Amino acid sequence: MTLNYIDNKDLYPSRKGKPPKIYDRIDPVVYSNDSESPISSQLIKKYKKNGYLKIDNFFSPEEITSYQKELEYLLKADYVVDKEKIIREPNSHEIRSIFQIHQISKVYKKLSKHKDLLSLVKFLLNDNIYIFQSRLNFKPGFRGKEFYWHSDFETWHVEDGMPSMRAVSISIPLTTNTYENGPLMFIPGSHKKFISCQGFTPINHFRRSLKQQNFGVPDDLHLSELINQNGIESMICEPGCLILFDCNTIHGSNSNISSFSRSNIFIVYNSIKNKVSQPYSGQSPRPEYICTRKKIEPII
Ligand code: 6CS
Ligand code: FE
Repeated sequence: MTLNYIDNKDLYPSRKGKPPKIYDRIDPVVYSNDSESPISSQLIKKYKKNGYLKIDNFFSPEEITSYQKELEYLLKADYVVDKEKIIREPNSHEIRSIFQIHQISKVYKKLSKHKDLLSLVKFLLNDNIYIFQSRLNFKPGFRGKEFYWHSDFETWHVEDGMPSMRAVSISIPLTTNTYENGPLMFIPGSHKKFISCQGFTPINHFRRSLKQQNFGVPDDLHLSELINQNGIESMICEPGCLILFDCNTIHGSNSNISSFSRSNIFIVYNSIKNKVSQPYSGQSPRPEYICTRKKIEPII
């Protein structure tokens, strides 16, 4: 495996075949001064402390209705031109995710440029931003399997070459997220630590990891430490709510054995200064529909 980067640039080494290790975060969480914040200082303080934020009634009923209608349209998936962007559940033919929805759908393209959303994300990242990834996670009733605990940044660093922690994910529930249908769960404060994972990255790992992730996941010992210290918070929310989380906040969601889906939109904004380089795994980059690389365009 030829390594195509100078080792000392890898600030967050992971999956190097070494035992798991926990590091302190090097990067800031919020890159602007609080005085420029478009939301209250209490909310910013909460985001810095926990690594995520839930803002109820962020979107209007009309906006949510349009996003929900688009969900129904896409669910048929016949309209998705490139079938590679459709990820199916591991043990059924049900749709698990559709990637690059901001390219596939005009409705979600417009959403990705939502004025209030962008001003919040630009405040957090204090730079021009671009869409690193977008997806719809459907988590269908009965067969929507779990997303095991992980830090998105660990994967995006190792498998996509994202240098630093200067990216933010937003999640928008299109169906009610309850305790029973596999809501997003966070470990508060976990964004301040980086858990270096054991093992190596399998070749073309994404073909498996997007269905069920077994590599690049934190080890039990360090997860237990963080959970014992900080607990777990479930994002119980209604359509209309906005969830924001730092690229390094450890999250996961349980399998959905209820009869109703937990369908959420995810859009990841990355700072232009933090655009992806070569994967730190030394492997070839993942496809464009998972990680924007060829068409990095700042959102004006
Ligand atoms: O590999 C990725 O980019 C995807 N995997 C997970 C579990 N979350 C982020 C992203 O959707
Ligand atoms: Fe994730």
